[in-house]
Amino acid sequence: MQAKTWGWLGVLGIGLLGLGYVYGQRSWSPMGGMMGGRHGGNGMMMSKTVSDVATSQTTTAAHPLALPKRLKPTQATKTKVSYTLTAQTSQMAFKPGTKTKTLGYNGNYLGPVLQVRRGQTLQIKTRNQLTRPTTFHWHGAIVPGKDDGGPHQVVAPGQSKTVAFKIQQPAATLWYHPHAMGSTAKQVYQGLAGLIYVRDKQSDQLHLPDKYGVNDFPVVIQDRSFTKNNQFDYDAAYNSDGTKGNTLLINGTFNPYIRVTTKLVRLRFVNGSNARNYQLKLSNGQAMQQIATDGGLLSKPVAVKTLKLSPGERGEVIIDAAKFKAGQPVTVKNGQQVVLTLRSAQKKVSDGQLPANLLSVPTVNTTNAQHQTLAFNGMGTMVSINHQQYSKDRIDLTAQQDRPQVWTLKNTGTMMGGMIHPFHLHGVQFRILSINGQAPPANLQGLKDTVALDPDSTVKIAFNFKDRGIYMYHCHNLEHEENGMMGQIKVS
Ligand SMILES: [Cu+2]
Repeated sequence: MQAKTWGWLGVLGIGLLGLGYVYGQRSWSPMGGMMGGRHGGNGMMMSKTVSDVATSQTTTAAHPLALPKRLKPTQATKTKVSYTLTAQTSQMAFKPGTKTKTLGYNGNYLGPVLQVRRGQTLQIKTRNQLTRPTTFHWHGAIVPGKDDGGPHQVVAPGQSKTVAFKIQQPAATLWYHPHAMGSTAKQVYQGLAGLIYVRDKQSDQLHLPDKYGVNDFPVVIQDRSFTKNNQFDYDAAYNSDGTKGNTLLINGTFNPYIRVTTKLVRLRFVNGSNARNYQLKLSNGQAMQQIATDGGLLSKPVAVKTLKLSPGERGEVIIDAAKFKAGQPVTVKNGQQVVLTLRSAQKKVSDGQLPANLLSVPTVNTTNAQHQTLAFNGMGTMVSINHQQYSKDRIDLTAQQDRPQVWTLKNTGTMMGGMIHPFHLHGVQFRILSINGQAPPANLQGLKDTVALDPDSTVKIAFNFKDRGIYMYHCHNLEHEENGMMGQIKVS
């Protein structure tokens, strides 16, 4: 393990070692260390911390950013769009040399973009061509519990299942990934994740940059470790407090760049990592204009110098590239790591606009709300919610459809300091009412389905269940989820 780690880190890694060790997991440090876990204990702490320091990709970006295919519907009408999505085993050449064994949807790594308009029924035939059970979870979709793709909706190897639900939510960047108990983390790590673009008339009228791969780019950020033989070895990389890797893959591309040919560029960031938290900045110090959160557009663009994304969260930004110069690339960085290089063309065209106001964000009337308090506690295999670990046979909470919900989420920390727990609730989009008693920052005042709970913090959220069924809520640190930091609510 030491040899592998040092090989990847190279000389720079030695310089970063101190940082990685000093910063704890309490912080949002891009190089945040990890303690405990399967490899925990003082004897191993240094080596685990070293391997957690992501490789600093300072070399010139070598590869054009891969763009997931936009999946061709098997059928499309004004009211319904149908797709077939196949989870399969494959392989992919991420690096020179041996190909990496991967999982993908309809391809070799990640999956295609499913496009749907608000008001349409989204029908998806899901097929499992893996050797193990999987599920197809629509993260961020407002969907009946039976179609949500949680742990109860397993598709066995060789089997298929068709789900259909009407899209009744605003334009947003949603995503899909497996959610089978015991294999979510490993299957995501090996490549199973894809995007859903929801569009609607209101957002179309804003004329935001929306030309796919021209001025509108998906940016799925994942960290992975490769073995000497270029393989993902999930079991070797495993950490019970979150499996992290020392190499970034963006849409499955190592060290990617995009060509900037327009004055405004829209980036749809998705934290598709198992456990790593990101703090994204532009290398030239310029602010990004955040226009959307997990569930759709903000009421107006919010200038952010740093965009924080915990696992599962999305953030869409518009970057003003008018002043970018050819030959002087600007990078999106996470600490010292380069996430994406923006290479400017000589001439950039005006295409798309950044309106002063976007759309009004749906509010939740909390009169007569049902209140719940959830305490997130522990680390490693000892994680729990309200001192219980997930049981598939136990319903933890109940709620009524359409009755407002106000949930108080407490990250109670630990003697060791605790960790960020990205809280995710299925089947809804919520609003954040407060963080530690204060109004949330402007860029967290949109629709959310995932929110980072910092150690010793309290976050209040409000929402309605618009559908019925059984829904999961859990920590989106996928190893915590697998270790039981998950519960289920029955909505009737
Ligand atoms: Cu957690």
